[in-house]
Amino acid sequence: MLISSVYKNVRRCVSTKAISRAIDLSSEVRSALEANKPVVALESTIITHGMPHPDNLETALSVESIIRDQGAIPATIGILNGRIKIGLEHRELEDLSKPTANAVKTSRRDFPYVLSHNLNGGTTVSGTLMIASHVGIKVFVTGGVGGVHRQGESTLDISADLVEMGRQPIMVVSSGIKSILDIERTLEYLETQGVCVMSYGPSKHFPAFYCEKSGFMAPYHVTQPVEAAKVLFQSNELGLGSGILLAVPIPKPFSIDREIMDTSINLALEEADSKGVQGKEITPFVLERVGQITAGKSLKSNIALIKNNAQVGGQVAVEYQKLAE
Ligand code: PSU
Ligand code: MN
Repeated sequence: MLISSVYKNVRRCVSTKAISRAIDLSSEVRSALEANKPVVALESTIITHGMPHPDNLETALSVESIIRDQGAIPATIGILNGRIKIGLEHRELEDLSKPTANAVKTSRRDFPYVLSHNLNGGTTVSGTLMIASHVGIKVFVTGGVGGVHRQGESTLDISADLVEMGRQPIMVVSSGIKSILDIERTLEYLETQGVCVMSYGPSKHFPAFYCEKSGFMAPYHVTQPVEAAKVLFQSNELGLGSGILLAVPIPKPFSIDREIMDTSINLALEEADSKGVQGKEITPFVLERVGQITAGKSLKSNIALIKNNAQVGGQVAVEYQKLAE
């Protein structure tokens, strides 16, 4: 039998019956997966740690509805009382979005503790990819991914997101990483992990989250959802097992000047350092402080870029499903 036909079978037969006992799949997402409809996974750290309440809930709900508008089914992934939820219901999203949820920022390494202690958790890019892959979801949308921090070569602060993108055969649609991270080393590290990186749209520039351009070029470039979907399809045909990063620049009207942004982020980082903020707390701290320093401008940009990514991701998922049939 040809290898490609073996993978075709694997692709079609992701069994929702054989999923882990730690996971609850919403009935909508279950039916969509069983009927081979396009499904888009969404993370929840952006809700629990990435934005203030109630903007976090409003954004999460509008991102879901944008994905529906493209003809795909959204599956927001998170943890409630130690249960992993794929396809959080409206009420569950409300609960998780409140500060009183006390959610733990959950990447791969945090799952055993969070689940065994019946805690709530916002799943990061890495945590969400791991769970999405378990049920065969092929497209994931977020705002920004983690990266290699500056001085990462000595601190070893390299986001688990990068390793997980190398492990899961999923297309990650995001606006790249913040320019305060070491973009050059992040791109190198993604290459080491076998992640195919492509910019999306008219420009070959790798975007830097709040800024349209990072000053670095993406190795590849696609201009249409169907073109992106074909790359994902080929990756699966080959059974590569590693992911693809589709880097979508922030819409122009919301792009913030890189120097202005870097000044704000640097200020936030200096504060983090003097307050002793470390490890997984750094990203949420910086996002919150930058929001205050820019008087809300960064939050507006963050919301605009994730909505745009949801549109692109929804379209890619729809195109991919046509190819996979
Ligand atoms: N970057 C953002 N907003 C976010 C995150 C990253 O602009 O909300 C979140 C994502 O959930 C990502 C995580 O997976 O932070 C990365 O955390 P760390 O840098 O600690 O690996
Ligand atoms: Mn880190």
